[in-house]
Amino acid sequence: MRSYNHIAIEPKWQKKWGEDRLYETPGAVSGKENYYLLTEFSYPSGTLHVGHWYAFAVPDILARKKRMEGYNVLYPVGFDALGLPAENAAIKRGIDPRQWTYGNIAHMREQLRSMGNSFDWSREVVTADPEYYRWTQWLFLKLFGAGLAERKKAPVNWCPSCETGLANEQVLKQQRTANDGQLITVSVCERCETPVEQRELEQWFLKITKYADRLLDDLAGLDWPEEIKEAQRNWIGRSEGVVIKFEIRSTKSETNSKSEIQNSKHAPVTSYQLPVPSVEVFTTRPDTLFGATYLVLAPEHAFISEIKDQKSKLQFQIQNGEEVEAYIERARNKTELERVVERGEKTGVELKGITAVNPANGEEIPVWISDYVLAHYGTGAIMGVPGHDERDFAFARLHDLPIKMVVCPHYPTPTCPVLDHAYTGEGHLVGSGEFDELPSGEARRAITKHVGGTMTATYRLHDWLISRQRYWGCPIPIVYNPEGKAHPVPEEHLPWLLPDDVTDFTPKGTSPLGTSQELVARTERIFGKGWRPEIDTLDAFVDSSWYFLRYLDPHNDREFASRDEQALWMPVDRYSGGAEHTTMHVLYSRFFYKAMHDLGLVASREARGGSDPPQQPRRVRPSLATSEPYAVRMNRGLVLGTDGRKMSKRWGNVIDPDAEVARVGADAVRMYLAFIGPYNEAGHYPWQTGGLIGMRRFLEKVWKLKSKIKNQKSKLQLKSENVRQLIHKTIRKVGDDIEAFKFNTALSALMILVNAFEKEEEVGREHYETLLVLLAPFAPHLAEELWESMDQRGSIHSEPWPTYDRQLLGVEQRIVVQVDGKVRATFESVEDLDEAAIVARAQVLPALEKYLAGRKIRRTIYISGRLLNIVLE
Ligand code: ANZ
Repeated sequence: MRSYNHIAIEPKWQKKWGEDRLYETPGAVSGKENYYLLTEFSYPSGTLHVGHWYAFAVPDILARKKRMEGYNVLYPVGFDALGLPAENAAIKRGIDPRQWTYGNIAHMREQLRSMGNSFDWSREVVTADPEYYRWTQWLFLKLFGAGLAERKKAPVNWCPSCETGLANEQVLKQQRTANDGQLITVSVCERCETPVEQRELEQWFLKITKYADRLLDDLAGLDWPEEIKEAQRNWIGRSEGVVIKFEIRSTKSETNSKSEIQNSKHAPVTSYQLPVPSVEVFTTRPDTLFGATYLVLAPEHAFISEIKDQKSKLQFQIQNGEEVEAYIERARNKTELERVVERGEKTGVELKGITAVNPANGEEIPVWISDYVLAHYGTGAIMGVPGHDERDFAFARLHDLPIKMVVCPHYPTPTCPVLDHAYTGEGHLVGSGEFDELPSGEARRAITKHVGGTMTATYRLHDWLISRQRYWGCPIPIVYNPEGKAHPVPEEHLPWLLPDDVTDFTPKGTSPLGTSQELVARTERIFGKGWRPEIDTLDAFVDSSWYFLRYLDPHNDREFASRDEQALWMPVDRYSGGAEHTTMHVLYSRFFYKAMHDLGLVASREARGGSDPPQQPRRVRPSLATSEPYAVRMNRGLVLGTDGRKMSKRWGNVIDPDAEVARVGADAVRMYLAFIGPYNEAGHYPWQTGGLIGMRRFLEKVWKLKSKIKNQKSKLQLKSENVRQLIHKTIRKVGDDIEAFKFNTALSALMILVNAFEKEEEVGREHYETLLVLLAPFAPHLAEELWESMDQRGSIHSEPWPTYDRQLLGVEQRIVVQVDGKVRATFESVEDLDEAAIVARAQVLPALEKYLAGRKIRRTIYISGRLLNIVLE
């Protein structure tokens, strides 16, 4: 028999599958349930790396198995082709980003094909194609029409190197060593790691915060891995609290507002018409209000600029104005490095000349400014409660401010001890007047009511900044009339094309689109003289917020996707992607989908109602099936270099998948990556060349096994009944494990089966065929070749997935093991063991080691097939 030669086999089958259009997926096939497997599409960054293989070739195993199970499987492919990475690379090489991007796509298509994936290439989507971005623009305008897109002046994260605004999500925290040797945390640009600055700019935002509650609450109805949901919850960061007003007074005089002074001079106005100057704080602990010993404003707080404003009605004399100015200046002018310093030390300056009145007890407390209070969280001001908040405690200690305990951990509370740190827990109130002795939970409500506080929620999530001052993006379809008012570009002018007369793409702080004469001429021609185009482009995350819908109807030139096609496929059954997209892309696209749902633009399978219940429950609560895009989201792990570090040119540890494919074949590379660890956990797996060779050997073994086939069609009686049982167990295990994305253990089961076959003198043809069918999703080329060589007609990939016979699996028992009556472990036993054997098995369970070590067993109680209780001396 010929030996296994992947070089001949793999291209041969890739070509044949393409010619046979084996993986083109119709919208519906009678008698088949649809299954939508989605993987995050790739940036056309140049060449494929191992990460791409891991992202696409491994989930292909599930796609193939589902197809064999009789599902009509959609496994699409596309390119997230606009955006910074492509543009930066294009600038570096001095070529047009368009040319660079499409060149890469052509190359990457070929590389992707070498994986032997079952992608439906007829549905390929490229976000840089005008046919695609026309619909991105159309959707943007829908959001604009619904008041969900707005242009406003706002401080934005500015990357001085990329010369563009960044969404909060595109800013990373990094540890760096400052000039003075201290370790500090710095906010840096996700792309180029340059520290970011803050700038006030007119920018476009999508109002994702309007959806914050739904994005948060609906997570509960999704059967996603808990860590992904938790990451989203933290990102949204809803915090329930209370806004409390503190009156501000001048320390010196009773008349403290300019209006009062002016009014008394000019017109007799009664004092109740005067606005009482005040500052609002946001707190999650109104029960600690009596313990507030000072107030802190963020240096950027509007109250401060109002005091300074000559025209303002407020007129307070800040006695240390210069010191305050200097502090604010320092906060503003700190180098990018220092600006985001998070040292233990909490600097600040008192605003001398004013005080705040604690609304609970009328006490006057000092007002400070400090950059430990964030301008854009809550109200940008806090009440300092050093007795019960760690940050406040540190601040109070440093600046010698009084520390008051008002919540006591113990009850009754004769005297409450002064601690050397803040007590942040619950307890009973002291020093809080009429509220003394109330439990803190109750006191929160009572005190809020007493001072007229407003219950509110504040979020970490901000509106999504979507305008970029860069060329290679989807043009924002907005034009401005001569008065500067924004108008949507009417639908008939979409796609609103990215001009191609721009020659200088280097970022200069304003979009290169501003240099396009064609764009201005086009705008004036259509809208009139003096009209100007928007020159910013959309963040690429907008492009990717809806691509999974375009796959459903990619050639539709009347709609972004027809409702009928959407109703066949949505929500996505399983979405696999990188952990780095848990909070940005996945949250953005959930928001997009919800907004589209509210605009009546989407349709889903579940909403069809009535007939044919899905064979397999889709794991999304029915009420959410129409407003959540992904039934299941899973994150994959990371493949590292052989040295355990991230693969990077810098470390010289990059594995070139093309070279490995040439050496051992795509099937071995696929199998190796499937075997490297559980796919659905955010693990880190170093590349081991030995493991790859091991996979290749395994495939050779399968190849050679063919010579052991007893070539008769009749059922062969295996010498060992155990092997027959093993086949059925393997069918079950491989099926279950693929479903759970545990490809590694599925492969182990196949290896055990192959080893068992090797020990037999002969292998029944039928059993060998079962092995090939089980192996086909993992090693699609080799399985197809062997299948053909066995004179089979048709593709192995169209074979039905084998079923197993429960009867043959043997007796199965799940034994619960208790130690002294407490459940400590469980294990499975396929055989019907007697008590002694069960005890022997239990004694070696790792989970029991710590309970049994050095102890003597007094007796055991065994309830057959169910429970073992070990009673110790
Ligand atoms: C008084 C207090 C007493 C607080 C106490 C906590 C404990 P989360 O849960 O993260 O929302 N805070 C409010 N706005 C802030 C801002 N702009 N910058 C920095 N800190 C701010 O935290 C809410 C708490 O963080 C608020 O409740 C406030 O401190 C602080 F025993 O108010 B607290």
